[in-house]
Amino acid sequence: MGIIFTKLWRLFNHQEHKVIIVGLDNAGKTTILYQFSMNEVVHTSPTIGSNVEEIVVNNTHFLMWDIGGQESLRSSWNTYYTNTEFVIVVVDSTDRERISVTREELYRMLGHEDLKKAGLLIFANKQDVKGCMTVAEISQSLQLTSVKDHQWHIQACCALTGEGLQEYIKWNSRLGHEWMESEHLSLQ
Ligand code: G3D
Ligand code: MG
Repeated sequence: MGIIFTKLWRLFNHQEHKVIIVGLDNAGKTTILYQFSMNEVVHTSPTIGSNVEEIVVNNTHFLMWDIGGQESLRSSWNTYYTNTEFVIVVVDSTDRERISVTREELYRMLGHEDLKKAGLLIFANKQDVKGCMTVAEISQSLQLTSVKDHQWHIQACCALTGEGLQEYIKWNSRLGHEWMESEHLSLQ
């Protein structure tokens, strides 16, 4: 489980990288991205596509769009898949009715040639809301155990407070430094 986060952290430290963030409308993507980008220099390019936002934090390009219910726009999303190293899927844990839509879109994406090597991180967002789906329920609804050809991890979070996100960012920050220090030492 730690490996995927180590990889994600490395994205923040090295060259240009590309992460796509998808989820149904209202899932919490914008809120999560805001948490990711705190204290960092952020460049936004709202004009990249009619419904695709690009946000650059350090050297990592985050491309974000809403999935589901936009059949006519799907063909254009494929053009953003090239060289994507991470796919982050944000799930609204209170939205039981539409979890199956997320599942369909998730498998459609994972089947795409250009995303063959991408890691998958699922944020089970809005965990602060009473009665929401648990990580176990979401894993089951998304049939995550059947995902064999991508590294994946599901993380409970609350984007409003940053809980679940910040813990991992901090944890990875520590890991990243240790990793960089050890690499630095080996160069001497
Ligand atoms: P999107 O970019 O995926 O469409 P947003 O989603 O980030 O715009 O969030 C949609 C709404 O959900 C926002 O409410 C936001 O405040 C809320 N939200 C996001 N994350 C959480 C969370 O962890 N818990 C709770 N309770 N709400 C959350 P508004 O009212 O501004 O539309
Ligand atoms: Mg948004």
